[in-house]
Amino acid sequence: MTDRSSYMDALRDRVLIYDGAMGTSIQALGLGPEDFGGPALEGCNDHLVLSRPDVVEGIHRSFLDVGVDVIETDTFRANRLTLGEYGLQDRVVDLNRAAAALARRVADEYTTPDRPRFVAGSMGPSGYLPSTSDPTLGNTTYAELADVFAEQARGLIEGGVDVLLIETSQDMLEVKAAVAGIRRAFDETGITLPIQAQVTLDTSGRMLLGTDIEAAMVVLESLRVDVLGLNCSTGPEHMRQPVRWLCENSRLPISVIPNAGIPHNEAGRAVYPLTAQALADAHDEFVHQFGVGVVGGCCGTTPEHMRLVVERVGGAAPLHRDPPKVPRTASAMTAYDLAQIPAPTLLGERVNTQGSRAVKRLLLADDYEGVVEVGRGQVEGGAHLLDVCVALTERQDEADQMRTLVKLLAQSVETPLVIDSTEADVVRAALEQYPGRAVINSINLENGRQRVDAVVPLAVEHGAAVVALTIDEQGMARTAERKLAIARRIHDIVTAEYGLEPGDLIFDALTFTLATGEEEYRRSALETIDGIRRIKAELPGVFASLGVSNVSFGLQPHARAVLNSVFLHHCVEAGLDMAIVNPAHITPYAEIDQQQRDLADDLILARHEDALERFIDYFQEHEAQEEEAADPTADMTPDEAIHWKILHRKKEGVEDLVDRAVQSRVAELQSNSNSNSNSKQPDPTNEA
Ligand code: THG
Repeated sequence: MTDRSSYMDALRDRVLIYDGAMGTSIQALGLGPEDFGGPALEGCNDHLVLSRPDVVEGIHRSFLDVGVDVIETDTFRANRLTLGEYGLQDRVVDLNRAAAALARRVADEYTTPDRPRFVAGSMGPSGYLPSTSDPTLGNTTYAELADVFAEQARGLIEGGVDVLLIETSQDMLEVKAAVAGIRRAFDETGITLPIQAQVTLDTSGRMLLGTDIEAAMVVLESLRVDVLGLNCSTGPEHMRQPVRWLCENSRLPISVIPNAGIPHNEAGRAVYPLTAQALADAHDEFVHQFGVGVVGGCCGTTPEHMRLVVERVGGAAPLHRDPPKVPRTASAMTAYDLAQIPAPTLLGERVNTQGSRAVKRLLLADDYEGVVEVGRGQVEGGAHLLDVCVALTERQDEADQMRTLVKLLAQSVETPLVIDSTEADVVRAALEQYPGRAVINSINLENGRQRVDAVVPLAVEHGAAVVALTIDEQGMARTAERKLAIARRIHDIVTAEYGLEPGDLIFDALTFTLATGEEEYRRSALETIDGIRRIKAELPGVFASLGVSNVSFGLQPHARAVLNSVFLHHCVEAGLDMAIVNPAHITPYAEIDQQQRDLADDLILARHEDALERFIDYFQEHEAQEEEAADPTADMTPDEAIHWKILHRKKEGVEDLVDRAVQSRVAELQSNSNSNSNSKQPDPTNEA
């Protein structure tokens, strides 16, 4: 008997080789309806483990005979939804248990003391695409899919598999549900096994719904799978770049299980063009050049393919890989480093009913497309992440609105989402709809541990990062000392008790407005800056974020822009990684003149008793002038103006300027060619 924890141990020692194709091997046998258990079940490969177990056993043996380490159960489509196509939806546990037990028995027969053989419980897709809005394919939920995969996993675990294999995945939301289902099956059976998750990329290097390999990796790692990789689809040639990228960026073992090339149709049969030699060459490169740890064959691969693969990479020790750990978020399309360089990462604040009257009106009217437009505007303005808040005192359906909006945003914007709600059911609704890796905003200790205990399990299940506010039972922390103490308390609970990593945590040290002039708040911005510095120093690996505009609440808009910008500058110097802002409203620090910087510094750093008065006076006096300030590009040539606009990140009017620059180039060229042609014959086509 194989020790069930030994799959990961073996993987540390040597490259593991999976078997070849189950589906196309069955097809090649030309079975008839009676083999499948009658005409109604013809083509149901997964039912063969009951109707013709000898056939399935023969295929397992054909691969074990050529020396593979791992065989896959014949259960690729053995979930309730796909078995339902044959009326077998009530046989899920039976069938998976039988398939696993069969593979277990055969694998154990080949096991030797120094070389165990393993069984991978194959779990293919449900046939649905939960993150789409397709009326048929999108018509399921995360919760339903988690149930579906929990049931299948239970059968596989009870039958004795060594590893659960989620494969040929097309939709990251389905993968998330599969992992959640598998973990539930671990709880129910009391047996925890490794999880290996493999996505399928097309020739463009993206999954069916447009997800790139970076986003897939970020989501899979955040779900804490044990092995991640690629299978099926294109054959090894098109996998090279993504495989290399995974090996250079993921800290997990990487698996690659390609088809025998892209099939073509010959007389109604799919023919797989890749030779055994070519597959062995590819795996040789993947293992010895890139450091892939698990190889195998998908559709079209035969025992002969796997015999050559074993010959070439069998017994190889995995290359040592040690990519740096980089905390990232992901949308349904691509991934972003949580900490952008240069800092700060910009969290667009406008998709927020609490912070924008326009968004509030749109959501009261259920105009979700309108809200998506606001989000797009934030992204165009430079947001790296979108903060999303739909709370309305006028309505009771925050979770439903969040669910609808998140689904739409996930399909519409490339930027990952920050779910801004303190209600656990709203956070859950958002995460169950999101195919990427989100950030939860936020937890705190206002009511003791209540919110932490309600929300952090959701972060663990969904692999989300978490913003934590420095608020406890006594209220919002005002001093750096208290900000750090609360941050430390939250840090210790979520890392020690929930197993989050420091890099999953983003502390918001909060700041108060300086506009009241009250003595007790005079040093509050300084305390925030210092709080950020101390949190970053004392809790290594965590991030710091801040809703910057609070500092200027109540002041005039043009004065706010300056104060926000100077304050942001100090916070970033203290270690701030992220800022919740309206990206369109940030005044670049470089554009603020020295006098204004000094006035803002006096206020922020509490350097003068009358700093607030002087700050307000200055901006009252300079208001008119500011607003009439001449366009600095007015006297520039189009080329100079474009240069200035790029330098200052101003998009307004750039298209016009480019048109004018192009026109002047064309005019220049024409006048050159005219002057050249003057000495020659006149061009007849130029004669009007
Ligand atoms: N920390 C964390 N999360 C937060 C905050 C924070 N989420 C909410 C808020 N604070 C950040 N979001 C906003 C959104 C909008 C505005 C400020 C912060 C804003 N709104 C305009 C105003 O008030 O003048 C409204 C203009 C309009 O109606 O369009 O400035 O601190 N973790």
